[in-house]
This record gives sequence, C-alpha cells and structure tokens, in this order.
Amino acid sequence: MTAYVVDTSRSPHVKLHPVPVTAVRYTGGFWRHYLDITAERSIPGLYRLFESKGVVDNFRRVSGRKDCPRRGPRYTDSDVYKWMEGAAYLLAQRDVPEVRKSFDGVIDEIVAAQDPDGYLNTMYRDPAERFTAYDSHEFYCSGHYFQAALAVLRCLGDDRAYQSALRLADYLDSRCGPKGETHWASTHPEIELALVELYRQSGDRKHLEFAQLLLERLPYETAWIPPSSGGCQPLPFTQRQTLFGHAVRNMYTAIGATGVWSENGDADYGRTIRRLWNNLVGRQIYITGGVGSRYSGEMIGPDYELPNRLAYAETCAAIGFVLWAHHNLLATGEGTFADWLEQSLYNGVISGLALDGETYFYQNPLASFGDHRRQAWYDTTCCPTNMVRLMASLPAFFYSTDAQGVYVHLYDRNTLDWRLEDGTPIRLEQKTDYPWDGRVEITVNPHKSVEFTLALRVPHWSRDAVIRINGQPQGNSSPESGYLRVRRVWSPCDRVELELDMHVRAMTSHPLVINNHQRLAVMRGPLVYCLESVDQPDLPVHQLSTTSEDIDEAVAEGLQIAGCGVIALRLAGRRIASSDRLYAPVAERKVTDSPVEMTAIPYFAWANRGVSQMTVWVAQP
Ligand code: FUB
Ligand code: ZN
Repeated sequence: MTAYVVDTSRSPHVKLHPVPVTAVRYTGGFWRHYLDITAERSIPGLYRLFESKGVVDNFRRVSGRKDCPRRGPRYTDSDVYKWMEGAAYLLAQRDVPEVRKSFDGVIDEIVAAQDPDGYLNTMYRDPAERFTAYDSHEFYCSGHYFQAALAVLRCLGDDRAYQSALRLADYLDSRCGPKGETHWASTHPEIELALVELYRQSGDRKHLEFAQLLLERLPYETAWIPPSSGGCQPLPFTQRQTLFGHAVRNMYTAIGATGVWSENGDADYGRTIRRLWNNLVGRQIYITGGVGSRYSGEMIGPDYELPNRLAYAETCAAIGFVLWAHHNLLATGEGTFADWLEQSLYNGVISGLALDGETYFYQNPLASFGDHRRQAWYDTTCCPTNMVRLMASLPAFFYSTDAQGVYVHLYDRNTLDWRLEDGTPIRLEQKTDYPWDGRVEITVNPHKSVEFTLALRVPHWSRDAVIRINGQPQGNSSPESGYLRVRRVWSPCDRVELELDMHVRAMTSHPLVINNHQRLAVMRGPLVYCLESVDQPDLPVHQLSTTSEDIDEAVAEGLQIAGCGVIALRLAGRRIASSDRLYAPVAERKVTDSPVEMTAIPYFAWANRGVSQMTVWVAQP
C-alpha cells in the first residue's frame, strides 16, 4: 500500500505523479512546526472535544453502544471523518500513542454504526428519511468518509473503514447512481472528488461514473439552494462561466471536476476548469489566497467584490482552493498552480490556525477592529478538522515526478526518499530557511549515478533566480512553465543551490477592487504582511499610510511571535491627520500627516498576542 493523498499515479490524463506522504520527512524548518503542533495539540485536542461534544457518541447511539441524544449539526459526522483522515496521515509519519488509541477506537465505533444495507449516517435514522431532507449533507458526509477510509488504508494498511466505505458507496450508487431510482443531487459537493479517489483505489469505474453524474445532475427545484443562501449556481459544472455561490461547495465541485478530467480527459471539463480558475485568480481571490467575499451564503461574490474587514474567506475555502491547485498542478504540470497553492497556503490557510495549534479561525478577514479571534471549537467545526488533515498531509505536496525526473514545488527543510519513474531510488535533501530566506540547497543523492531532470519551481515573484551546481553557476536558463529544469547525470552528493529573490514588494489591486482604492499591501517571498496594533502601540493601524518607495526601503528584522521566529518588516509611513471637520469642501481640507515608523508582520501570524487591530491593505497618502 502506498500512502498517497491523491493517487494520480495511473491516471491517463495527468502530467505529474504524486509522491506519498511518507516519502517526505521534515528535518526542521517552517512546516515541521505545523506538523508538531498538529500532532501534539490540534489532533489530540480536537478528539477530546469530539468526546465532550457528543460527536462520537452519535455513532455509539446508532450502534446501540450508548443511549444518548444525537448532538451537533446534521453534517457533524464529517468532522470525525476529517479528523480520522488527518490522524491517518499523521500516524503514518510518527507514533502519537494518544492519537493512535482514539483513532483505533473511532474506526471501530464508525464501522459498528453502519446499517446492514451499507447506509451510514447518524442523522437520518428512519430509512424513509434518507435522501429527503433539504440540504441533507448525506453525500457530503459520505465523501469525507471515503477520503478518510482511503487514508487509513493507504497510510496504515488497515482496511476496516475501506471495506465499509465500499459498502456505503455501493448502497449510494444503487439508490442514487446512474441506475438508481432516487434522483438525489449533491447540494454540498465533496463526494465527487472522493468518488474519483475511490475509483483510483478500487479500479471500479462505477465510482468515476457516479462522480461525473453528480457534477452534472441538478437537484429538483424544491431542493435547490440559491447561491445567496449557501448553494452553487443552478447549472451543470461545464456550463458554469464563473464561480459564484458557496465558496467551499464551489471549491469541492472544482476538485471533483479536475479529478474527472484527469481520468477521462474530457475537453469540456478541461475548458471549464481553466475558465473558472482564471476568473477566480484574476478577479475573485484575496491576495492572501482567501476565497469567498460574502458572509451571506458563505459565498464567492461577483468579480472584484473583495471587502477586507467583512471578508468571509472561510478557512475551508482556502484549503479547498489549495487542494484544487494541487490537483490542477498534477494534471497540467504548470507552475502557476503551485504559485497560487503556495500563496494561499502561507497566508489565507495557516492564518486559520493559531501558532500554538490550540485555536482556529473560521473567517479570515484582511482587516479587523479587534473583534475577531480564534476559537478552539465551533458548532460547525469544519475548518479545524480540515486544517489538521491538510497539515498532516502536507509532506505529499512538496514533490512529484514525471517520466523525465523529479519536480520540487515547495521549499523547506526536508528529505525526500522516493524513486524515479523507472524505479531508480532517489534521495533529495533540502536545506533552507524559506520563506524567510530565498536560498535553497538541495543535495541530490541517487544510489548510483543516473540521468534525470530536476525541475525547480521559480515563483513568479522572484525577478531573478540563480542556480549553481557543485558551486558552478549555470548559464542563463529561464524557467519553463514556472520551473528551471536541470537535466544531467546526477551523482551521489551533487549539490544544487537555488537563490530566489526575496525583495519586498509593494502590491496594488485592480482599480475595480474599490475597497483597496489608494491602498498598498506588502509582500516578501510568498508572504503577505499586515500591520497589527500590538507592534505599534501608540499608532492606530487604520490611520497609517505608506508609499511604494517606503516599502522598497523596508528593513527585514527578526521578531518572536508566540514563541515562533518570524521576519518582520520595519518601514516608514505617516499617521494620517487632518483639520477636524468630518466633511469639508476639497479646498478647505488640510492634511497634517506626521512621519512614523511602523512594523509589518506576516499575515498568518496575526492574532496570536491577544486582542488586536489589523490591516493588510494600508492607505497611500
Ligand atoms: O456545510 C458544511 C460546512 O459548514 C461548509 O462546508 C462550510 O462552509 C460550513 O457552512
Ligand atoms: Zn470550514
């Protein structure tokens, strides 16, 4: 069994093949911190909360092991499944006895709650209730169960959940699939992407056909959820012109569609995926990689509607975007997908998790007046459980292979132990202080000399990239589709040095993003920066301005935030002040700004030092 998160290793219409989560071992660096807090705090902590909130008891109630009322929203089974998926990735990498115990127990509780006909859901207990309730989330929960079961099988070789997932899939297919009599649509998508992955494991084409059917089937009118109330557009996937409506549902739909495209190469799917992606990254996404501008309907709004303080930007939506980017990257091999994956991951995703791993954001606004803080638990706790499964599976996102060699998509300290596609074993050792520093050193260690291509991603923001091999600068090679490709005979201990340009960038928005009119944001490498009140105690962050010249002169300096070292930026600016009248004719307005020094910190690290105000977009004078 190979511990793949997404197994495109035999998909006919993909450019890149995945590496398993167990092939990459962190040796320090940025992401090891996230794996550590996930292992030590988030995963065990969430399980304890599940028990105290009765979420696992829901399964015990169904199996008759406990007499108790059902608790939590109708989709809360999915939280246990996402936790189980994350725990499987974690346990494949390290032993955490408390997690192992809960994990073994919870699989047993879930399997015991499955009905003899294969149906599994703790909410709808009377068979007559199945596939009748408005926005029931039965497919959504089932999809998360399939994903969890695959992770348990692939990471740990334990097939208890997988066998039960196959029984559930058979049941759903016989009732609601192409030959079933129940027309039940996937109003909260998720099952589509999971069915594609189930097909990849089982080889049974019916799972893929069911996924495609659900991407094209619409609910009956009475079951329709309008976008403004948390639904997607009333159109089959390939007829959608832009992403509009519930952000998470749209992201999961899109991942399922890329999965179908990767398997059958359907050109309509390919065109739609590109159209929707281009519009999303060209007109609808936050600079943080957050997705979803409106609280109402938790939705992606129209083009250029990107409020800052009222951004919804649900953590699950950013995670969904990262997963979609990853699927698109595997399908196409194009670096732009890895660039966006990285931008969202380092900003709008991990802002969702406190640096101590104990609390989570549900919404990730780009400005706050001090009214936004992370919580350990939400009644709808989709974001925390999504976060832990992503953090535990992240090692699988760093590298992939094709017939020519190995791709390096993300930079951090780690070791890859894997093989070329002809079976030759290969080890890469990465050393870097990325994202704080743009120097990356990779030691290539094949067992014996072997020719292959090493493709190193050069992010779009790096104006220059210098590459040296065994100390020798390489000529003017420019990146192709985002990657510098070095083909040679590699020998044990060959050393590659890559230097990315980490200059501080002053960023603007398209002028139609009216909330950011006359405002600048600061980026360095993949990181978006923000001003947080904690760092400028005497200055109100919403009354500061800066210029692109000030940003060009910003000075990087180390800062500790909640015990974690980050690079902060010291930059010059102004405190906005004016003659007192709220409204005045233009000619009478006197502006009396005074110069100040301010400190910007990485956006992901805000709200870790108590209640604070914050802004990403800073006024220009
Ligand atoms: O409906 C299940 C989850 O709850 C959605 O994915 C989130 O947006 C939240 O509404
Ligand atoms: Zn969520």
